[in-house]
Amino acid sequence: MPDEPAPAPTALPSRMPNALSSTMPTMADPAPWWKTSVVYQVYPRSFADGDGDGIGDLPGLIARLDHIHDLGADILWVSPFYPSPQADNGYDVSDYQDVDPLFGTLADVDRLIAELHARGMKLVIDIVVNHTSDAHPWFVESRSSADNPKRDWYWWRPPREGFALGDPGAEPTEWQSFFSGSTWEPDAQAGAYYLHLFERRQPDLNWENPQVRAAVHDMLRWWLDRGVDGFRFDVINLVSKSIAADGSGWFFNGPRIHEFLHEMNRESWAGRRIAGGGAVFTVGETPNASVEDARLYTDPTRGEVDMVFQFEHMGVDHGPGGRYDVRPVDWVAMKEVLDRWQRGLAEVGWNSLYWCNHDQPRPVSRYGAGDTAYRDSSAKALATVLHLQRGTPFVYQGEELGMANYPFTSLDQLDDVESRNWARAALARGVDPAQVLAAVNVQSRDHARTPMQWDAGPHAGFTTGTPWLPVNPDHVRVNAAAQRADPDSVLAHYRRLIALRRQLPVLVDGRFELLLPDHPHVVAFTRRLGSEALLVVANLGSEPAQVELPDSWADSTVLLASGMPSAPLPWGRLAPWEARIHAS
Ligand code: TEU
Repeated sequence: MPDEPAPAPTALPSRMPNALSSTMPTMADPAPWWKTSVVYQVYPRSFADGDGDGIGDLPGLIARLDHIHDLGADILWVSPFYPSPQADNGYDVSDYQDVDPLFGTLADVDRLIAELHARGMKLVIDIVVNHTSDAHPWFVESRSSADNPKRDWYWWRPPREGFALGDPGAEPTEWQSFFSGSTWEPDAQAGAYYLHLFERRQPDLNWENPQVRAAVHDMLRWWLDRGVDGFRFDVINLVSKSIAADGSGWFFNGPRIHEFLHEMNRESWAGRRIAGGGAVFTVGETPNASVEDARLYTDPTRGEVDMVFQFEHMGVDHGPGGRYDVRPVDWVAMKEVLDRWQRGLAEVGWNSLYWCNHDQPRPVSRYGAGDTAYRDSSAKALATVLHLQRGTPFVYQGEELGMANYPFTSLDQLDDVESRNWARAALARGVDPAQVLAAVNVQSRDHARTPMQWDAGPHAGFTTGTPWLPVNPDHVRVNAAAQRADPDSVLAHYRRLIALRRQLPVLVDGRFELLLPDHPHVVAFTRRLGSEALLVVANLGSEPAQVELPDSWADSTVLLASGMPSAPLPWGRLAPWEARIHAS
């Protein structure tokens, strides 16, 4: 256990490999390399524009890799860059084995892989195989006629008995799409409905058909041959569906889901070695997965995926009406969820840790102090709470700067298909437009998608053209260039947290124990491994707090602190948004 504060962020030489080679496993190594990793997610549209068309791209990303490397992250996850009509910004794929000209070329992907590997980093690509775009040649064929060999690659169903195509109530089930409205689209050309759990231009693939699964496996092997190191699987627990003739059925964690995941693992990456010798890294996005489901998905002996993105903690500020039915964050409820996942995956499986991604609002606005004097302290406190849990942390672009939600003043400024569809449906139901705008201003996915704030210059240094989504006006204060020069910045805090993970085995493997479960805004927990122990305590509120903490920690070393007042407070007293990591 080091008894000195973590080194200042400048201690990382810019070309030092981020993953130490000693952490690379051999075939027999029981500790997978990614347990000490930190993942950085890039949404390529919004990260860096290399050609001035206002849309981020792969050359822009490659030119900014040192930002991610200097942060200390060692895995890069890139959201989809494949050819796509962009109905859902690339999560509607029309060719799994190419790059959309908006984002670059396959040669750019090769260069990205080479540049990452030269830095000791890995590339994880986003695999969207619950659905394709309706422009994918598979769907074009499937739709063309009832006897086309690809007809059964999608979910085609006749109207309910006694109904004609398009009649109200004729849909094969009553399922509601994630993006509003029925999940069934009447298709005049096919004379039948097709299933789309998301937008109507995102038809669901039929994984019951073994040819579909084999095509997915082939595609995954093709990317591994090209040199990618792992996969993030979009909504992977939706691929097994149960649809009964009477309109009942379900699509979360469906009847054949474990079989499909195990088969995909076996056929696509089991036993393969990536550059550096480790195993392929996999994370599945799994809305509505319980701890029990996640234990099955991530138990290494079952050969499915390494970790999943669970959604329970994302639901703490959602009311019964879903994400736009906004409620204040209840930290007691949040702690209960986090603690249950920490304990549930302690012996079997592994947690992913995230506060945000390209689908979620910005944490500093959602859970933090917003744009107040405590903004940066709150970003640091939230980061400390996340990164000190057991699991693999994910940092979403701009989170490391404490980027905030965009102040939308009109629904016309929205781009995201989910927000737009929801707003349209809410207005049609008669909801007051001011209330619709207010909900969007808390929850829209667009908050995550405004351009990355590189500097205080025009368009925050994101593009020389006109950005596809407006840049947050706060970029003049909140940007990477300013924070790089400031040892007290949010960015510096993230670098210290990531450096600590590399130094302290207790942070990676230590047992998690929640303290103060009933305190309304203080999060406190310990981590223990052998004789090593850490105490994490954070006041996630803009009021000071007084808490009972074990006295044995009173004189312990403080490894990292943020939000501290200049004069230290007595033991148990916390300043607003103060966070500390103690080592015994
Ligand atoms: O998201 C799936 C998902 O369940 C949600 O996070 C979704 O974004 C919705 O907003 C919940 O309210 C994945 C991708 O991350 C997302 O960007 C895609 O739009 C979606 O799948 C479809 O591919």
